[in-house]
Amino acid sequence: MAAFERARLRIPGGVNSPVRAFAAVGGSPPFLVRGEGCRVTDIDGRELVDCVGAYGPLILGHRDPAVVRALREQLDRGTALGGPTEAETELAERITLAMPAVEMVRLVSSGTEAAMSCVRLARAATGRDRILMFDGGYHGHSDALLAQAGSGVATLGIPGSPGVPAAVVQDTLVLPYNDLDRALGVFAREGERIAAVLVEPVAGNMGVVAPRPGFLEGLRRVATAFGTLLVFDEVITGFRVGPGGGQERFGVRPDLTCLGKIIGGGLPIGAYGGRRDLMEQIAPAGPVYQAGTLSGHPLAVAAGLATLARLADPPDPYPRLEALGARLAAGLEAAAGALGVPLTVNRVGSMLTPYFAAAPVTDHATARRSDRDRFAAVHRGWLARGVYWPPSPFEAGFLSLAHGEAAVDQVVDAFATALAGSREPAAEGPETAGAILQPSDP
Ligand code: KE4
Repeated sequence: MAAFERARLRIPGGVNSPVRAFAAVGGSPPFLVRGEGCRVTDIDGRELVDCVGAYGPLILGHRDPAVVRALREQLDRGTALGGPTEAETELAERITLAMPAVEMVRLVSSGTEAAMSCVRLARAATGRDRILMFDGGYHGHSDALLAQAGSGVATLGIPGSPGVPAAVVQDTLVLPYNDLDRALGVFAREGERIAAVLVEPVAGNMGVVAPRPGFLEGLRRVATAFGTLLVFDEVITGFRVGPGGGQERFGVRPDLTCLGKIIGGGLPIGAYGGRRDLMEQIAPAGPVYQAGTLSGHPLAVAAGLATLARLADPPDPYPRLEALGARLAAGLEAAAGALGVPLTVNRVGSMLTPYFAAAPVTDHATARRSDRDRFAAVHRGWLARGVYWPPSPFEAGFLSLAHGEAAVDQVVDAFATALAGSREPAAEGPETAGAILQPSDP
C-alpha cells in the first residue's frame, strides 16, 4: 500500500497506464520487481503466476534467454544510435515474410502511433475522412480513435474522453463488433465517405471476443466494393494467434495492419504496414508525414528479432500455446461448473477471458452484461492465491511458452478456490470507482 500511496503523489493514479491501478477490481496493485519465465515477483517477495504478460508482448515469458542475450549484445553496441540500422530492415523483412499482406512496414514506438498513422494514411490515400471502428475496440489513445458508440441508432462517435473535441470524432463511426448487417447498412448509406474500417481481427479490449464466421470476410468484401481500406489492428493478435496473426488465421487480407507488443519482445514498439502502393505514400517516400525520435529503437528491435526468431524456430510453438490455452479454459469452466456458477470463457489460442455470464459474449454490450462484481471478487482471491491476472474483466489473459501444465493447473486451482470464496462480492468496491481505465470501460 505504501508504494501505491507514494506513487499516487507523483503519478496520476499511481500508474503510467490506467488499467494497472486495479480500479476495476479494487485493492492496490502489487508493485513488481522481477519477472522470470511465467512468474513475477512483487516488492513483498510474493511470487505470482503471470497471466498478464505485460498485456501481450511476453509470449516467450519473462527474461527469455535468447531475448536477454540479444539485449546484452545490443547494449554492448549502444542503445539509440540516431541513424538507420540493418536490424530494423531485418525486423521489417521478418514481419513482411510472416504477413504477405504487409509488403512494407514502418516501425514506431507504440500501438497508438501505429493506429493513428494508419488512419492518417487511409485518409490521405482515399481523400476521405470517415473511419469506421467497433464499440469495445481499442486502438490506442489518439483523439480520432477515442470515440465511444453514440446512443441508440446514432453511429457517429462521441468523445471517449474529456479533451477530445466533438469535431475530431464527428467522422468516427462506431458500430457493434460482429454486427456485419449494421456495417453493411452504414456502407450502403455512406460507404463512399469511409476511408477505413479499423477492426481487431480478434477483439482483445472488451475481453476476448472472436469474430463471428463471415464478419471479417464481409468487411473485406464491402470495403473493397466501396474503395475503403480494411485495417486490421493486430497489436495484440500479431504473432499471438498464429505466425501470421489474425489475417492468416482467418484468411482475410487487410490493406493495412497495425502491430506492436510481441514484435518488440517486451520493449516499446509499434508498427504499421501493408500494401506497397499505400506505404510508399509515407514520408519521406511520399507526402504523408509521420516521424518518431526512437522509432525502430535498437534494443526493441533486438528483443523483437529474438522473439520472432524463437517463434519461427521448430518445433512450431503455436500448437503448444493452443494446448495450454485450451487446458486453462477447460479448467476454469470445470471449476465454475462444479460450483454452479455461470461462466463463459472466450479464447483464441493463448489469449482468453473468463466472463461471469451464462449467455455467449459476442460484443461489447454482452461483455458488459457479465457479472463484474463477481470478477472483481474472484480477481482478489486469485491474486491472494498467487495468480496475477489482468485487473479488468475487459482485458485478455495471456499464456506464454514459459507456462507449463503445472502453472496452468495452479491458475485453475486458485480460481476454483477464489470462486468458492466469492459467494458474495466483497464489501469494498473498487477504490477509485468511476476511473476511466479505457474508453470502452463503463
Ligand atoms: P499502445 O499504445 O498501448 O502500445 O497500443 C495501443 C493498442 C492498440 N491496439 C490494440 C488492439 C491494443 O490492445 C492496444 C493497447 N492494449 C492495451 C491492453 N488492452 C494496453 C494496456 C494498457 O493500456 O496499459
